[in-house]
Amino acid sequence: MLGEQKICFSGVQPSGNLTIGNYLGAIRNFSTFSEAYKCFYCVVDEHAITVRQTPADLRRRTYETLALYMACGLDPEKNTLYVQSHVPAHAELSWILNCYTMFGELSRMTQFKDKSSKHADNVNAGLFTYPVLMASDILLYQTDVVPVGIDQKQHVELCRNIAERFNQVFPDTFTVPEPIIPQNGKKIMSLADPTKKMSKSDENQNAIVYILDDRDTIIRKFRRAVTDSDTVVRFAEGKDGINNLMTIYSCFTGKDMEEIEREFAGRGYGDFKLAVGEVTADALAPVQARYRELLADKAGLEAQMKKGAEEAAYYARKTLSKVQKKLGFVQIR
Ligand code: AQP
Repeated sequence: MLGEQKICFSGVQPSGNLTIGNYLGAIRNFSTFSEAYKCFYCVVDEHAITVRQTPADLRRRTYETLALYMACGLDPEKNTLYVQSHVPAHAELSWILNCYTMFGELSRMTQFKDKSSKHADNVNAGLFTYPVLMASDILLYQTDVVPVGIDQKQHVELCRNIAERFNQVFPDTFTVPEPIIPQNGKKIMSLADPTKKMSKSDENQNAIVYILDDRDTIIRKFRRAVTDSDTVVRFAEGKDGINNLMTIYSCFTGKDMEEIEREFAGRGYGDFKLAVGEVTADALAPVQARYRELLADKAGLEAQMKKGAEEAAYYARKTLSKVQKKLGFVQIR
């Protein structure tokens, strides 16, 4: 809470081209909070360097992610849109909270286990302490709600534990946030291996549908999606591939699973996959068109980054000063 107003915070890493998983699990839902909450949406570039990035790609994707936020309906007049590295308080609070986070807690994070096995040659300390930086992102704004996909739930729970621990020693410092996870689309799975989450850093291009893929590519990727040897479009245990496609279809059409089963009764997987591709391409077309306009105006994006960073820094500094004072750090003006 900031005064009387409830706060919403979330972020996306510019660590690759954004997928329909990022869209359905997170970004698409962001604008639904804009009326009732004061919203901070951050491009979390500092998180992205926990795995190696090519500098030119990281820079380009930072602009692209900001443009996508706006193309997905986030009005910069109603939301604070900014880049994490432009607000130094994130990294400063992160150091402090590192001292209030236990080694054992961080060792239990499943994303750390997954990413450290995927990047065995670069298990750096940042990868390990990533959830502490995420907790700082959230707690700096006295956040009430954090809209995320289910893969980030464990990190938000750790953030709650850190906030509660700190508040026990220094009462009333942080608001303890709640994760908000969408009913539908909380975990979109890979099209190549539907037992695995769709991730923007997956090397298999057929596993991922990007928000910016063109219509033909989207349809081709869905046609190739791994399913099963059955032929009936039905949501059931053991049908991970079809369940995933039904979830995507449901997210884009608003139809529930029974309606989808009825719609495709007596029709094969081929028809269904084509329909999933078409509704996805139709839904993404206006986002892509708006994105292209926004990205063409680099100066406009930079002005937005500056404005967003100033707004965010104002609130972030307030919390950081409060924390520093409580800890006993000497304040000079
Ligand atoms: N497959 C998914 N289904 C639903 N939600 C998802 N999210 C990510 N993948 C899916 C949600 O998107 C938001 C931004 O994610 P992130 O960029 O912070 O990092 P991530 O969760 O690690 O996403 P990726 O795509 O898997 O990135 P890489 O490959 O770089 O690690 C979050 O709210 C996340 O839950």
